[in-house]
Amino acid sequence: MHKAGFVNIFGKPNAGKSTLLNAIIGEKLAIISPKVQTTRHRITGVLTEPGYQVVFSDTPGIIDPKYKLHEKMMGAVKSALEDADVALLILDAKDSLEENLELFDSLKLKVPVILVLNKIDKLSKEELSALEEKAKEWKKATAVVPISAMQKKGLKELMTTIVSLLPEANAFYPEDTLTDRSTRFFVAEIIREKIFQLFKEEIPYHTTVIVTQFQEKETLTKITAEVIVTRETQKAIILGEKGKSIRELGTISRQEIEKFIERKVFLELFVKVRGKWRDNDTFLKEYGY
Ligand code: GDP
Ligand code: K
Ligand code: MG
Repeated sequence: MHKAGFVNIFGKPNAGKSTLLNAIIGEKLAIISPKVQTTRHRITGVLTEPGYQVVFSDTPGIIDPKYKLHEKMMGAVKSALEDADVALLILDAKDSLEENLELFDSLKLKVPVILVLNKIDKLSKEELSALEEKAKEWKKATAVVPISAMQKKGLKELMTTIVSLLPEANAFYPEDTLTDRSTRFFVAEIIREKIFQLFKEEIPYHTTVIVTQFQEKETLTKITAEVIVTRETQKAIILGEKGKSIRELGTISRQEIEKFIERKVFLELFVKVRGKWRDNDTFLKEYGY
């Protein structure tokens, strides 16, 4: 008997959704950062094992729509709610259980739910058993599974639980598929992750990245990308004194992209100012939101 299905990962920002997806798929699919709202798109990761295939979706955290960008992000959350076979509701074990359960209740899910207690590496044994006991009182979950996505603990138990809830079906994707996203997309995401690492406060939230050129040459891959910001002052910060910051961004991004595509890369970065890109539908479409 072969099982296959769609599993969506929900949770508050920073619960560890992207870390979990990466731990399960074993590739750096979703960018991870300690800042909230790093994940702007739905990212699919496909796990194929003998006997089953699971298509996971990481979603942006559940947030209030403040900008048009946020509305699109919530749209991604809603569409994910409607097409899953199983929902993983994940929370930070150090965060308030009550608050998270209240949020999960408000989703009104009709699919089987697995409540995932993440970051158990931050709890003592006593704290963990107290939390598990309380979590099991919530009647909406078919199962409660404690894990540490970061330390890859509890993932086997989680997979067994997921597979037990999947319908009988043939695989949806060829067995070597890891994701439905393009390499260009991941290249842009890697650069975005590095912007989160290098620049403080609001800069990363006002920034998006588009790959304008992706050319496989004989000995290397030539990539051109635009870093889009909303103001001249932000452009100046990203460039840095005499271009120092953009060079650093280019270097660390290139190194990571080379690891990801396993080829030498020539990376060229340009910074462009496009006022209010976050509130402009045309821009959002152009940038793939
Ligand atoms: P998301 O917003 O839900 O996608 O959360 P991320 O996957 O981006 O993770 C947010 C932060 O939590 C990052 O700094 C992760 O390294 C951290 N994190 C994720 N999983 C764990 C875990 O199991 N244990 C600990 N201690 N930290 C974790
Ligand atoms: K995050
Ligand atoms: Mg994320």
